[in-house]
Amino acid sequence: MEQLKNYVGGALVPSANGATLENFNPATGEAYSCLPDSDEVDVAHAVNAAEKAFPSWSITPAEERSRILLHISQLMERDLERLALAESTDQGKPVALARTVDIPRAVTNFRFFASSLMHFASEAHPMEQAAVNYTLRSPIGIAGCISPWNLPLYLFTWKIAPALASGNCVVAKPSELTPVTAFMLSSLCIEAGLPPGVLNIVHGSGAKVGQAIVAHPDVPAISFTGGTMTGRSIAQTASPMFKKLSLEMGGKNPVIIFADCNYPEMLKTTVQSSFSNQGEICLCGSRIFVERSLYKRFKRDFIDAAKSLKVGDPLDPGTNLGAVVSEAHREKILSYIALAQDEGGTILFGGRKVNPGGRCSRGWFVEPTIIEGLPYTCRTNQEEIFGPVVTLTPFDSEEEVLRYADSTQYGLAAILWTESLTRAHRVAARIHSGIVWVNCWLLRDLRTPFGGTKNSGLGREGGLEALRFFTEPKNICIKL
Ligand code: TXE
Repeated sequence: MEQLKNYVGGALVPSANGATLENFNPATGEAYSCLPDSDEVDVAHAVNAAEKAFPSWSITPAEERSRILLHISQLMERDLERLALAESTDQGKPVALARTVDIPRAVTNFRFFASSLMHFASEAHPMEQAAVNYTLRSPIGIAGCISPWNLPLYLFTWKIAPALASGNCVVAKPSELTPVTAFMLSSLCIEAGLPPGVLNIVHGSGAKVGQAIVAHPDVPAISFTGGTMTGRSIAQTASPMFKKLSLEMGGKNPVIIFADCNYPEMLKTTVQSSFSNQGEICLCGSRIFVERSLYKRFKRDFIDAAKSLKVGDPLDPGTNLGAVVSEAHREKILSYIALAQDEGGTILFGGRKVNPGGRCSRGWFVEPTIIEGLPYTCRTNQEEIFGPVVTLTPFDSEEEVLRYADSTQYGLAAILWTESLTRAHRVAARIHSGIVWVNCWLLRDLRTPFGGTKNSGLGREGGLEALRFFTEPKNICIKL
């Protein structure tokens, strides 16, 4: 069984206490590797390594930082197939998805910030004859980056790349459910010549390693993606320490479909926004609102489309939905499907475990599930399920559907389908979320601010927002 290692001070090492956790393959339900069960001692070692590396890394010329980040990006691209297979095996997603979405985006994350750091500038404010002001944006020191299991390398690199690009050192923790590609990234960083201690990856549980990173007095900024409950716990530790906080958390995103939409495009994309990555993307649209005149036609065609989705072995090229990430998560999803029925919902399609047979007969699979007949206020329509489960609800007016859309404690993304330009602007402006996609989904420009409102997030990632999060502005005023 492969023994994954921490990456501390430029070396691949076990946890100080030698303890390990089992790592499971969601498609087979079997343990297939071990990761360090690290604790605060390992985090302390990582912070020490980062502190030693920071003085030189923070003054490394931008061109050199850019070259190293670009080299890491190129090495991930070189190993794309290996990384995609590892990601699929570790998370349960179809290997085709890992190959076309997860790993290419990880490559792009490093390449994007390798380039944007070269254009990261700040501003000056002349006071005519009196003085001149200029703003320095300096690296904050050591950034704590904590990422989830749904898009492991994609989200891990989305935090690490801008932190390194802006001259910081990093202590990072991937999810203990999906540690493998982060471990592979460690070796690529060594190969790329990233100086020891600039990036440190400590594997282990959130309660021990995550909490130790958040509580460490020498880690002044925390960038987290994961559940809202965990984000709240992190904020309770970090806020009294006046740490900078970036929290990307849950979502319960509305899909609003008007009768005048481009129907074929909407239907194809809505199947993706409902079930891609087994619905384990915080940007998935899990509440689908359809203008009443279109509802019957959409319901019929959407169910037919769901019927044609293949749930099965993630390594099978024909698979559309792989395994969900853990047995506990499968049970959570199934419990919400049962709740939906208790709340009066009708299951139009799906709702059951799937046994694909063969090597996957003990894996954790769930059917794409479509439910109708629920009030917009019920728990099924208010709480994040984070699985291949969507609800359908008809609406008659913009006012009504905006009330439904904004009724939850979340405000991450919304998806809007209409061919009316004025309606698109009007409705998009009124929805309370950080992102609104009109006639598309998951179309991403990394320069844009990324994040949510309410219980979906605090702060924004992406482009300049990320580089500014990882730097401290200082205004210097020189009398003339
Ligand atoms: O995330 P957690 P989980 C949602 C989704 C899911 C729920 C919980 O609804 O069912 O969150 O998922 C680390 N201090 N999303 O349990 O626990 C943890 O080790 C510091 C949406 O996987 O939030 C992991 O590395 N760190 C989300 C990371 O936090 C802690 C994607 C995320 O774990 C910690 C994933 C602590 N006290 C889940 N406890 C999205 N927005 O995409 C845990 N961690």
